[in-house]
Amino acid sequence: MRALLTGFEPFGGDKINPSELVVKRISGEKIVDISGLEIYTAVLPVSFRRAGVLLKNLLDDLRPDIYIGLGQWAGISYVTLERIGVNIKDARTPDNDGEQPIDEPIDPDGPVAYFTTLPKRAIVKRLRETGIPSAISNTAGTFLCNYVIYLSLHHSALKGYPKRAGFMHLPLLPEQAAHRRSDWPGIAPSMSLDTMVKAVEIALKTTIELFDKSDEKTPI
Ligand code: PCA
Repeated sequence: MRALLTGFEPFGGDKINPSELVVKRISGEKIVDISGLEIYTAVLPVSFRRAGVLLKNLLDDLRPDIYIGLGQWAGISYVTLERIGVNIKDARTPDNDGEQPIDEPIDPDGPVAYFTTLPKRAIVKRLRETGIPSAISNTAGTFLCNYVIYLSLHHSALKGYPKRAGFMHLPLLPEQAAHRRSDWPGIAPSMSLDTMVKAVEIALKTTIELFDKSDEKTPI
């Protein structure tokens, strides 16, 4: 089985992006070793113009069974499993190329939205059992993270792969949060890189285990 993991480069004034460091750690140190799984990684630009082309090419070249996108969401205190990708680009701030689409469809001919196809509920449950805070999220926003969710699921719908695709938003790293104030309790929440890498490993293992099964309908 083959998996593609993508992170994003830094954006919006940050010098690092946890998702970039997570994929680099996984590809460089080979610390996620799951038998029978080939893992490919890439770091996507925070650019509507460039990220989509790159992701489509990667999906066509690799034809992965599993796609997990990763991105930063400053302000959350847990790892999310995103439920949905919506057919909209609506940027509150410009991307790294200075582009700022407002109310534009990603694909004018595509459906309004797609549900992600990772076993989200089972993954959240296992993350929590391992001591990693996690929850299903019902919106990934309307910026680059939502964009790659929608594109990967549109690709699945049109071409049949990746068979399981989804997205995890990650909190800030402690070294980012140390410099960022929040309304309350004063400093933005954060999570260590080791914990985030572990969370991705658990998500991959759970996805492989439940690859041909439907998600557990247990409350979490
Ligand atoms: N987070 C942004 C885009 C890149 C990233 O890491 C988002 O949530 O859309």
